[in-house]
Amino acid sequence: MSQEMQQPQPIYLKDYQVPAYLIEHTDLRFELAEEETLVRATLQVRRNPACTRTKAALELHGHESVELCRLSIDGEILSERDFSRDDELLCIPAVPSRFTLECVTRIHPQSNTALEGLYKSDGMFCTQCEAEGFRRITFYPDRPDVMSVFRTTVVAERARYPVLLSNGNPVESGDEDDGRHFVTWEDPFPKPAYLFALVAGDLAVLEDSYTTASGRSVKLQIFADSKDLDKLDHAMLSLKRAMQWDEQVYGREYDLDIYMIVAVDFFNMGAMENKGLNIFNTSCVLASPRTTTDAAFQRVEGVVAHEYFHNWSGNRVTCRDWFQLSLKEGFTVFRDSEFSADMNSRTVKRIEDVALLRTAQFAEDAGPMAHPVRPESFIEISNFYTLTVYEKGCEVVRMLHTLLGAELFRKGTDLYFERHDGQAVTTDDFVQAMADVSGRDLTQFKRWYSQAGTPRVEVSDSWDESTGQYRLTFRQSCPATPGQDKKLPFHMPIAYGLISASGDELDAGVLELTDSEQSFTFDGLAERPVPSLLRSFSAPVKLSYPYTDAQLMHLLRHDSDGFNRWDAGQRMTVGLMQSLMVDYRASRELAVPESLIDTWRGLLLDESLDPAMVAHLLRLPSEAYLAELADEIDVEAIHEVREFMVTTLARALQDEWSEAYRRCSDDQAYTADAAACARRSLKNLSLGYLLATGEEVWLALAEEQFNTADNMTDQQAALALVVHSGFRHAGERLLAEFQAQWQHEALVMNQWFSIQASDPWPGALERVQQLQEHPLFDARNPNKLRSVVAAFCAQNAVGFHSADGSGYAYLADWIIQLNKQNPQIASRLLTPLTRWRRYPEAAQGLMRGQLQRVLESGDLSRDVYEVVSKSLA
Ligand code: B3K
Ligand code: ZN
Repeated sequence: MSQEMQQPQPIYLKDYQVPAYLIEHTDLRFELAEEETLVRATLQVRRNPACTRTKAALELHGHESVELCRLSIDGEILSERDFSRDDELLCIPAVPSRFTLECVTRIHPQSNTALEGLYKSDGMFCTQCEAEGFRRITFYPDRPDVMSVFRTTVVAERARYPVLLSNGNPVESGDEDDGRHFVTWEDPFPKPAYLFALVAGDLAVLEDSYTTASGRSVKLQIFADSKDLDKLDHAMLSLKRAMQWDEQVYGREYDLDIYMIVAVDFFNMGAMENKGLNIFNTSCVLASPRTTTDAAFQRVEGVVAHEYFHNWSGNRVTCRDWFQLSLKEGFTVFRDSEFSADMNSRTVKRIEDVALLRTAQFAEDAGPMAHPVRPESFIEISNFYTLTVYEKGCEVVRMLHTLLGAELFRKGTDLYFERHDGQAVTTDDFVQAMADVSGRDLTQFKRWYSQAGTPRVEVSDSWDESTGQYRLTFRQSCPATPGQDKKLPFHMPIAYGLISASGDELDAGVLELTDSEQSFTFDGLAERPVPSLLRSFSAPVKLSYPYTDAQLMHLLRHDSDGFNRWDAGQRMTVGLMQSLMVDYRASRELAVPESLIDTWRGLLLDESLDPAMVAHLLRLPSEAYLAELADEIDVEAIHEVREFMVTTLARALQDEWSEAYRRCSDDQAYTADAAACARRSLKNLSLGYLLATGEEVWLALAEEQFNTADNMTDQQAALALVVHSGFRHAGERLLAEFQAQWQHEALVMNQWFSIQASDPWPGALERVQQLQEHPLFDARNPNKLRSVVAAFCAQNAVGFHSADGSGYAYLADWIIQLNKQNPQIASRLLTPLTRWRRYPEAAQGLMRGQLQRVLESGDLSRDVYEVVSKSLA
């Protein structure tokens, strides 16, 4: 066999076929034991009347690690001649049109390091089946369009595993022989296998209840290790808020009698929406003021809500195939981001979401893995849980919301849920519901699902003094992406405002762009306005307009759109930093204009502004964002210019930073409300600038904050700022103290790892290698890999891109090690190397060389193979 033929092959959306068989009922019995687990699956199978292939074989997915013990049809045991099996599929050629299939398999959760299917996290059993993990448990049509009613019995030793959970409601329990016990669960709602879940362990529980709008009482339970029982209140509160919000905003009620969340330490991503039994990475559910930062509190709130919202957008209405992933993910991210906006500050939430989109999703859209929101093909679906599917997918739903308005959008979601309840559908079905309620033609809009790449929109304007007519002209284009050279124009909403010299809003609304070039005129204006464009970031595009600094300053002061006020500030600073980078490369002296310093001074002293907004305005654009904007990424220039800006602004405004710090420090005990979080964010930003002056007095202030803080936000901010500052000895001292204080809190120690791994000071790689020797580092735990390896490779540009290529070789070593152990994590960690085309030639060669080394290391998982081969193509 040639090398070529052995490589994993892509599958295509265009090849979709309806399933030949449906599973009406799935009955599972798990016997969990220390050496192995036995699974008996009894399936009620029938031919799918919608399938025209009447002679089709029954195809069951099954991972190579699953040992088949017995297979029978209607009680008749099948011999090996009756079916065929390769490393992905088991095929039974001749089956009746309706029958009972029984299948007994043996699996080994203890040695499952991929953390997919059934595995062990510390002492407990848990599952992760999305996207294709169920096939690691038993033979089954593991595809989302096969929806079945599940009944699950879990049997295990009572002493070790007192808690036995699965989807739905518990219907029976009791003792078996040998100290084992069992619990049977029934989930009345048909679901695909990817939503199956099982948990067995010795867990503590926080209980509460929620009464739905129609008056049903739902039991709420959050399970965790007993030492973490005191960190579950915030998740519980968030869950109840999410349940209420979904009733109020979408008219959606919860449907089972019980809703459970389980916190586990070993988890490949954030959390999973299994029906009635969510499984969460501890990092997305545990929270307490002493151990958790404000940012992490908000993440818990957002993720708890996200998984809850999936109960309708994902579970009751699910995806027909995995190409439709954004149907549930884009929509659910939109739902959770609106929820967070309603619970906290809408403008701040929008700024944070857009910052992520513009840095990371735009970079993905410009890289070798660029794909449409609804991809056309994939080799490994796990590689498509991307920022494009999630975050850009959310923006696409947001644009529908903007185009239709809140009321019609709600009518559209009502129709969608009602029309497709219990079905597995497509993104076309979602858009169709929106088209049906609004009477609008959304055919062109659907290009957002099929065309990859970030559109560019260039805007120019003209003003006719004699007629008072103002004209805006838009030109849109979209760069080529892999497999898509030419793009057609998008249908995009451009929210705008026109602002007068005195700061009044002369006009505002939403323009709909559909052509590659299009003009809009505004009549009867008394003066030439300053345009505020793409308000609230109304479309995921790169918009340019030749703003002068004076115009940006005007928007910063007067725009009624908070997001655009922030963006005007960003545009101003980015412009300055880009010109400083040119100066830096030409070895010219760097300088920050007095006008910018004055503006910042004004913002810092203006007590009428929301401190969270001031903090966002005065936080310089990240190195990652500056890199995304560059034609060719000069890591050193970006870092040095940013450092120069920080130091200059720190020194020039030292008194004002000190005053802002004082103003935002309160002596009252910690609270987590929005106003207190806002004050902490400006206070800690100010502390960072004060430390950047290099003066000892501010080090003393930071140490005092570190020692006296009653919450993790303040303590961790002080630690990170000192560690990343020039006060190296003090940094080491604080790290040691922090470790002594928090060594028993895994999540806090993850932050301790990550602060060090992202420290750009020389010697980063050696420090990271030392961290890997730390007794708390565990290469099987994805959270630890993220805190050390990903923090270094993705958040420490200076260290990772060291000119000798050692950072690249370090990452490639990890990929080769993790390729078999945990392919999903390996492939995710690869991202920084895939961006090699964006760097200068010398770096390109070194990065490509390491990708080549990974490719040649042999026996690659589909996950790693897909990313490496596409990156080198
Ligand atoms: N649906 C899961 C993601 C599953 C990822 C599988 N590799 C979490 C979420 O988006 O809610
Ligand atoms: Zn999701």
